[in-house]
Amino acid sequence: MLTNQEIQQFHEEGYLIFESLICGEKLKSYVAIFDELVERSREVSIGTPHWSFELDDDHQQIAGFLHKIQGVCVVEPRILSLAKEPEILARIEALIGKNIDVFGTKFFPKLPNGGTSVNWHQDNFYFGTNTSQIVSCGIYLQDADAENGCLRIVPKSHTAQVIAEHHRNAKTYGSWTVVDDSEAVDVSVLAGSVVLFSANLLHGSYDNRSTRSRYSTAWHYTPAELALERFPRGGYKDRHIVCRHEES
Ligand SMILES: O=C(O)CCC(=O)C(=O)O
Repeated sequence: MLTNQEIQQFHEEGYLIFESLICGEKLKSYVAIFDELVERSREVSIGTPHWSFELDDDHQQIAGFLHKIQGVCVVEPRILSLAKEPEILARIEALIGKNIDVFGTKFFPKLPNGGTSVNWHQDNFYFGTNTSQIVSCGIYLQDADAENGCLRIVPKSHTAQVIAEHHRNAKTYGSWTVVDDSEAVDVSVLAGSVVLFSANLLHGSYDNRSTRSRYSTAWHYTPAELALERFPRGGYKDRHIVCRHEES
């Protein structure tokens, strides 16, 4: 499913972009599920597990202004079908083999006028590892550009397998690092595009300064045999089997 050149690009540059991989009625049906979740978020109380809301100037969550659903496949199992889409899994299989789990499933609605997702970081900082076996995946359900908050990456930043220092930022939800902007590339894509990248790759995103939303998912594929202390299969609820070809 991946050409040798694509596999080489993934290893050398740290990422691959597949424009409009999910399309037509299928894309529409997933967007409709995410619309339902955004609708539901308006009634969800602050503090409800899995659901977080954008922060105001005093770092307080703003009711109804959804930031993220962490564990979206736990909250809404229909989204697990998206993580299992054959077009995606075939590409993941070419990178990490046939027995695959997905973990850390997130939905970022990046709502108009101020929606946010992530600043500069490496996913492996959060995973407590520098393994090159984890492939992160961003699925952009709506057109994403610099105005509504597209992904940004630093090509080749995964090669040293060094995890940069990350610092907690109280104005946002995570811990982030600093990147020389001149090294960054904007990943502006059409709706239905899928971006695969190394969990060691430095990446971030713009905030949404537009009047459009930017729905996306972010999650991570790992070979089934990778134990991952923080995300053990069975012990961690948001780790799911997505592909098996043999007993493991
Ligand atoms: O919001 C994005 O475009 C990227 C999200 C992401 O990569 C992450 O959650 O680590």
